[in-house]
Amino acid sequence: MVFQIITLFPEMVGPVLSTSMMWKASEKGLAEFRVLNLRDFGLGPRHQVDDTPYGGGDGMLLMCEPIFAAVEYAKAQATNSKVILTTPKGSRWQQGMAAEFAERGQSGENYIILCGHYEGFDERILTLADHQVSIGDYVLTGGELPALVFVDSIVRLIPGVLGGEQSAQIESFSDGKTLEFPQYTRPAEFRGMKVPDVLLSGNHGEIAKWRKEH
Ligand code: 6GU
Repeated sequence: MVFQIITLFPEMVGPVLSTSMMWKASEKGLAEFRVLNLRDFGLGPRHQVDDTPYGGGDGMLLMCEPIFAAVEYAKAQATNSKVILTTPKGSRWQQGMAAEFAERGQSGENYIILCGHYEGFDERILTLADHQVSIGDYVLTGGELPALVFVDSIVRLIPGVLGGEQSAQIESFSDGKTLEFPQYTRPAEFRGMKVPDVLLSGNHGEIAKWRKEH
C-alpha cells in the first residue's frame, strides 16, 4: 500500500511517518510512504505554487498547474492510486472509512494525499479528487495534520501492523460506538488508588464480564 503525500511542508510529515506504528508498517513492508514537495512542481525560476484570486480578495490560492503536475507524477509512480484531498469542506473522517481504505489498500489500491493550504485552492483542483475529507469541524492552516491522521488510522488496521492480533478489534471505536474498557498495569495500588479486585482475581470469565460492563 503506497501512500504519497503531496505537501508544501515535507518536514512536517516526514518525521511522523518514520515513527511508531507507521515506521513499523514500512519496516515490515506493509506500507510505503513517499513525501512529494509541491514546490518541486512549481512554476518558473521561483517555483511558484500560489497566486491571488480572480475577482479580488485576501490571500493566495494554490494554483492548478503545480498540483496537476504533482498528482500526475504521483500517479505514474504507483498504479491504481486514489486521490484524497484534505479540505475542511470534505466528509468527516470516521473509523469505518479508515477500515474501508485499509481493506481496499490490501486489494491493491494506493493513495495520494493532497494537502490543501493557506486560504484555499483553485476550485478546478477538485476534479482531481476521488475523495474529499475533513477531520472535524474546525479550520487548520493546512492539510498536513489531517493527512497524518488519515495515514495513521488506515495503516494501523493493516493486518500484521499492530502487535497483538486482537488490539484493533478490542480498542475504542472499532465498532463505531463502543469505548474501550479501563485498563491498569503495575503497581496494584498507587497513591491510594487501587486496581479493581476482579482484574487481580485471575478469573477470566469475571474479567470478561467486568470489561463488557465497562
Ligand atoms: Cl482536512 N483541512 C483543513 N485545512 N482544516 C481542517 C481539515 C482539513 N479537517 C478539519 N479541519
